[in-house]
Amino acid sequence: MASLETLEAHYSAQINAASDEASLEAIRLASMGKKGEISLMMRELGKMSPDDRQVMGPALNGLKTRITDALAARKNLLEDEALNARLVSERVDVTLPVAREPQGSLHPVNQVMEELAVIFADMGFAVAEGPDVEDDFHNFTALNFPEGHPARDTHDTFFMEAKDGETPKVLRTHTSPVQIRTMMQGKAPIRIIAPGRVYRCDWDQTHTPMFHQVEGLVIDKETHMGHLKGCLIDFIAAFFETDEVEARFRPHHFPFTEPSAEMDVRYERVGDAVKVGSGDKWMEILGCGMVHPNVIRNCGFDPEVYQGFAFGMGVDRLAMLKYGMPDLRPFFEPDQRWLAHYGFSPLLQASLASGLS
Ligand code: 2U9
Repeated sequence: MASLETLEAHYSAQINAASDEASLEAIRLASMGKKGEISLMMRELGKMSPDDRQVMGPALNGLKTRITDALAARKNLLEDEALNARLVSERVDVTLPVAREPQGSLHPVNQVMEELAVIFADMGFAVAEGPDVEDDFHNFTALNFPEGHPARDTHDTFFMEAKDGETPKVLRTHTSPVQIRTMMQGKAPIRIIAPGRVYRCDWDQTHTPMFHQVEGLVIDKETHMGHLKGCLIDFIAAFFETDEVEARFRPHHFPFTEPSAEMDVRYERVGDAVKVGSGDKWMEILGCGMVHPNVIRNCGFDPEVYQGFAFGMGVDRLAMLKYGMPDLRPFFEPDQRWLAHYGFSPLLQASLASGLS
């Protein structure tokens, strides 16, 4: 059996050479584990004469204590070294210049879309989306557009090239097919908004062939015009950030709603923007109505049980009114200066609590 001095020298050397915690644990087991060298020697004490035991016992205990202390000291040293290495590698040079401001900005249309989603989410509406290229059924027929309706004309609608024998697809002229698709999934109640791009053959100072719309749809039992009016007045108040909305609903006609109306709000101009709730002028802001029974039936619901209301408005126009942009054309031009002026910080989230914009 090796002498205690040799043993101690052997383990001390190993401990000093250990470079991680696993090696230290291996040394502890080899020396003082159940079958460790020192443990085995401890077991031999019982067979010794009392005189020998009196010498060997304290000597072995002392050795155990020194090895345990040496292991703990080496562990602390390794931990300190690791921490120091980390501190050096993660060192931050506080004298470096700060990160640059984000370069991009949110287009006003995207900003308004965000605001609409926040306002309607607060009223329990989910956001629904669908394809830009639609078929005739979802864009027209299901929505109660009669054959020969002017909207079905190539003069108003972009038709895709037809495949052999098939009815040509169209670029959707409104986001209404999204609501048709949602209704045809067969689950009610429904409370959705459908924001997105729409396309019409129109190109002049106030019309672009692609523009943005948001439509809303509620389908439930016992839904009536009172719900429609309350919902839309609350929406206008939230969007224009005022408590004083004065609205009037003028009768109108859409194939997909009956009765139908256009909603006007009292307003006055403040520069290029509008202030809603005061002034002596009225402005048409959106179209709306109770969903036509034919549309409800076309989507598989019984109009005697389910009713609903719907509304639609132009998002580009809402942005122009709220943020005072006098001209629609720059919306669709890649003009950095216009975006820098009218764009929004991508880091600021629209919220009803902290403000929409
Ligand atoms: C379903 C049922 C009914 C959507 C509606 C309007 C009224 C409307 C225009 C406003 C200006 C479009 O942006 S605009 O050109 N829209 O006035 N839209 S009700 O009605 C629906 C939609 C889907 C199933």
